[in-house]
Amino acid sequence: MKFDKKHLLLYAVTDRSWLKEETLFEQVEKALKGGATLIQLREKDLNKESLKEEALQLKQLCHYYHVPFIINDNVQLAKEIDADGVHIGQDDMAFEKARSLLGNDKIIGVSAHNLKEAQDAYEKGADYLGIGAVFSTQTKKDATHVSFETLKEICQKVHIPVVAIGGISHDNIIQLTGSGVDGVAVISAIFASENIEMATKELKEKMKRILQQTMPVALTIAGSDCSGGAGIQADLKTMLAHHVYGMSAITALTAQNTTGVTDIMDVSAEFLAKQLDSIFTDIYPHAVKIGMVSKKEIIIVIAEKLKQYHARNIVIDPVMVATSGAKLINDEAIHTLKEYLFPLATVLTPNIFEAEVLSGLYIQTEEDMIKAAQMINQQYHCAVLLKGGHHLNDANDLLYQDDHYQWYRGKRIETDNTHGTGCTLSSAIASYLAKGETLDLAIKHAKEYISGALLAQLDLGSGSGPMDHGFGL
Ligand code: 3NM
Repeated sequence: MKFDKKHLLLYAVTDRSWLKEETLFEQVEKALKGGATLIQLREKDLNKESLKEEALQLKQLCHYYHVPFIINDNVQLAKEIDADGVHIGQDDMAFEKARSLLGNDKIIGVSAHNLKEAQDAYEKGADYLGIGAVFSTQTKKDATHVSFETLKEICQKVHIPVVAIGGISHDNIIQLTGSGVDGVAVISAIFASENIEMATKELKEKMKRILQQTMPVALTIAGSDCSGGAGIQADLKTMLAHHVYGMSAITALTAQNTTGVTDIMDVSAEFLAKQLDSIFTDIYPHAVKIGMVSKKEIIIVIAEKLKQYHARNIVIDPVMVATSGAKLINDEAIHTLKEYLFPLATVLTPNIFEAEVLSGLYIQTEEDMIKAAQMINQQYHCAVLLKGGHHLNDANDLLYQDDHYQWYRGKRIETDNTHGTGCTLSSAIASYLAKGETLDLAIKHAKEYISGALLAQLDLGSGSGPMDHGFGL
């Protein structure tokens, strides 16, 4: 059977330990009826004769459904029963030997756990890669964890199809969005199910949807600014301007306009949790921006949910004071931010005032900015973009990352209408990260966007007015 990457979409691996009244044959037939696109026979303890008989029966069954049938580890058995191929691990038979035994027409898949193993398998002529374990799994006790970043890098750099394996379930499969995999290989998500056919069908549908999602998606977790210049409203406009699909979880409602904030009404932590569950279980964001979070319970819920759903590309704007001068966070919440949320950040984007609060330093010079950014970086182990302002380096921002710093110089634009610049910059960075840009380019492009939005000289309201988020549309 000619191999195609579509065969990896829902790759079912057998496991005798889930058998109850049924036979393995019956279980596999249900998976095939549910739409499994490949069956791998993974047997650990069966004697040689029974194994061969079982393999022959399953091969026939799979071919009836036009699905490839491959054998795990046992190249000899694959040869004997003329299976469609074999899957080998790093400690199994050497690839070259397996290829010479089976010939070029058979499928040979290889397990890899890092880029080097993956490239090596590709160079030797593997047909596909099995990368795992992408989540923690009870099924294979000695499985090594492979991070999302490694999985994504392998998919980008190694030009053969990739199937992810290990601990993949109906609940977490969505977290593979944006990884670049061609499919998922599962055992328990199918064979431990009460209804194997339905479980297979649902998982396949979910995987199809993940492959279809090509639009970059970003989420903002922040407060609403009813006047539309900052907060959630600025974030969503910024995302739209970047052709990124924007979603929002609202932490608080504010009554404000260009002249100031008159009231704040926090949402409950329980309600925020429900918003985040709704988002992360249905449309998985490629990047998350976090803005105003003013209450301890809210911050803790955000941290829990970001961890639960393995959120990526997290941009945190540690909003403490509005452009108008209004204080937006209390001291207890600042402490909780530092303890729970900052360690999860990909990048923090404090302004000078916020950096002073976070570092405890008084910032008056460029050197002070470097020192403060370094301190914050070392404390929370995330990149820090310290924004100039207060007439110190007004348009020049400093990135501190991996023991290095870099300036991003911009042109100062004469305008009083700067309401929402912080929100807009951080959501522009999140938008570029959602599109797959590096942090460096995300910052450069985000700064260009802010300059354009300020230069458009929109002049609304009697105070510090908003920018024109749609200047380029
Ligand atoms: N190989 P489940 S993880 C067979 O990491 C296997 O290479 C893995 O079972 C690897 O879907 C794994 O029940 C177990 O987690 C997959």
